[in-house]
Amino acid sequence: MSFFKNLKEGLFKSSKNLTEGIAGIFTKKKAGDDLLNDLEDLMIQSDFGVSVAEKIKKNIADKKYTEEELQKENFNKIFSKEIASILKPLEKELFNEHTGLKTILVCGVNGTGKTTTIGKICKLLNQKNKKVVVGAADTFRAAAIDQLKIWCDKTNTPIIQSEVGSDPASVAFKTVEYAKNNLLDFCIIDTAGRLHNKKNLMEEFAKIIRVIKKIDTDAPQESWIVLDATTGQNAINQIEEFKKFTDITGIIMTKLDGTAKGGVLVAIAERFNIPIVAIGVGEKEDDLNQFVAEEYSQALIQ
Ligand SMILES: Nc1nc2c(ncn2[C@@H]2O[C@H](COP(=O)(O)OP(=O)(O)O)[C@@H](O)[C@H]2O)c(=O)[nH]1
Ligand SMILES: [Mg+2]
Repeated sequence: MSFFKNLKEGLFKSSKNLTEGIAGIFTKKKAGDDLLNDLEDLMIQSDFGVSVAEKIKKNIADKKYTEEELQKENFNKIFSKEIASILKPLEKELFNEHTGLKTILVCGVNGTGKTTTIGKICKLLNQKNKKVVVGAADTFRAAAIDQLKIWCDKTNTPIIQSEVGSDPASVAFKTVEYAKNNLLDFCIIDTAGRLHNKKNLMEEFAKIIRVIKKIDTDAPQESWIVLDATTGQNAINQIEEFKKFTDITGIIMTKLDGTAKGGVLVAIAERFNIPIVAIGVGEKEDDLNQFVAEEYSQALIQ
C-alpha cells in the first residue's frame, strides 16, 4: 500500500512551505535562541497557532541539544518528533471494533467536504464487508441528495432519502430505524452545511439528535466534525459552535492537499483535545487517510 507516499503528496504544499522555511532559518547560521525564535515565527505563519509554537519551542529548548545536534540535517527530525508527540494522544481508529449498531452523525459548515468524506468512508467500509446505511439529512438542496446518491451507488450502499425541503430529523430517524431493523454495523448521517450563525439551522441539528435517540438512546455513538483545512483558524470557531449541540468525538480535516498551512490540524488538536479520525488529501474516493501522528508529522516535515 502506498499510504505514506500518498500522504506525502497530499501534504506537499505544507511540507514545501515548512521545509523551505526551516532551510531559510539555517542559512542565517543562527543557533540557540535565535533559531528557536525563528522557528516559532515560522510555525505561527504556518497556522500552528501561538500556543503550539510556544510549546514546541520550549520543548526543544528544554532538551538542551548541543549546537551539533541542532544542525540542519537533524533538525527536521527533532521538529517532526515534537509535533508527533503533541498529536499522538489524539490518534483514533476510524473504525474500531464494536458490537451492535454505530450511528455516526457527520456535521460541519457548508462545503467542508462532509458528503465527499462520507462517500470515501462508504468505500472503506464496503471493502471491509461492513453493513452500512447512509441518511441524506441534508434536505435543503436537491443537489446535496443527488451527490450523496451517486456516492452510495458507487459503493453499493443503501441510502435513505426524502424530497427536498423535508424534515432532516425525519430522514435521520428513518435511517437509524432502517439500520436497527436490518442489524447493520454502521449508520452514517449526512447533514446540511449548517451556517453556525443561523440559529434555526442549529436548532434543527439539535432536533436530529433528539429524534434519533428515540430509536437508540446511545445514538449518535459518534459525532464527527468535518473541517476544511484551507479555512485555517476559522475551523476553531466552527468546533466551538457545534460543541454546544453534541459531544464531538472526532475531527476529520479535509483539503490538506490544498493548503500550505497543514499546521492548523496541530493547532486544533492541541486546543480541543478531540481525536482526529481521518484526513482528506484529495477529491477522489481513495483520498482519505486514517490519521497516524508519526506519519502525519513526517509527511509535514520531510
Ligand atoms: N482538494 C480536496 N477537495 C475536497 C476534499 N474533500 C472534499 N473536497 C471537495 O470540496 C467540495 C465540497 O465537498 P462536499 O462534500 O460537497 O462538502 P459538504 O458541503 O460539506 O458536503 C467538493 O468539490 C469536493 O470535491 C479534499 O480532501 N481535498
Ligand atoms: Mg454535503
